Amino acid sequence: MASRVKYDIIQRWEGNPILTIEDIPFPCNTVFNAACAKYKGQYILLLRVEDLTGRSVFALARSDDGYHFEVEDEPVMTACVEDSCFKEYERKGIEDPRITEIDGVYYIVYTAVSSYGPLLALAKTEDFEKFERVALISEPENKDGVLFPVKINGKYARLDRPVAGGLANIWISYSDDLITWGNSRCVMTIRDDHWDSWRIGASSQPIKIDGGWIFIYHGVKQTAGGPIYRLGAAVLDEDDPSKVKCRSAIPILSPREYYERVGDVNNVVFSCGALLEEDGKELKIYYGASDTSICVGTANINELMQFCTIGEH
Ligand code: BMA
Repeated sequence: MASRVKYDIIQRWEGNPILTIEDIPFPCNTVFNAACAKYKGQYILLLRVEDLTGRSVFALARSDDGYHFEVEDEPVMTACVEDSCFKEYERKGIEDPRITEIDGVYYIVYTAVSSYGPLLALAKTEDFEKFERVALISEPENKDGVLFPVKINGKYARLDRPVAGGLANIWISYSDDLITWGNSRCVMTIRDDHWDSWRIGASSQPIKIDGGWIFIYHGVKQTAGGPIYRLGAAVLDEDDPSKVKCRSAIPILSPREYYERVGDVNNVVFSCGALLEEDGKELKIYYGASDTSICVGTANINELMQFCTIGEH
């Protein structure tokens, strides 16, 4: 049954979850947190799949309708074993990809999990068949990196989530070549009196709307029973996206259904991407549930924007 809870502005698809390990053709522990893109009229998911050793790899799924996906037989990216700079820094696997299309190239920012902590890495593909690593693009600890789809004031831009002094906030950085990043600014901080009081991180690619950029983010609250991961949304200024115009005071999606409550990690909804449909209204949000399955929900982009302006921020 789809949830009818009043305050989840994201409507869950009644067929959730859309992918579980039953759908993965190779042996694995779990599937969750997929990046998404549209390519030649098809919906593409780049799935985070945890293999039997406990390290994550990426597998590819395709769909004609955005709800029913076929998963390819083998992973398309696994932790680098070749003698390159990536090998040392992907020793513990690759996680949480996020795809942004820039001028026909699909860039994938993902978490490389190293013995020194998690950091950001960049790969790219033009056809979802050949994947090429580009560079390691941060120091640890950093996660939840995602590129803007266009240059801003002549520079590539990205959101990310460095952890510094125990603080896990969302930052923005700029680059001329997608490899060297700087001019970093803090964009959005945790709110100690809200549902996002412990950690926040960008979830979806920033999506262009009138006068700004909307993006989905995840917020975490620590409780006596462990962390609860929820989703929110925020709007950033068009020309200076380090400025937050508005931000949802309450979550847009909280773990409520059984598959969001119970799994490898309980009480988690965690997204790595959303797609705005061609009507410019419906946003499909793909999200991992309890680190155990992949789900989809929809929201009207205008309602989402309005929702961000309600209440205190
Ligand atoms: C975060 C990331 C996500 C995961 C979430 C909940 O730190 O590792 O991949 O879904 O924790 O376990």
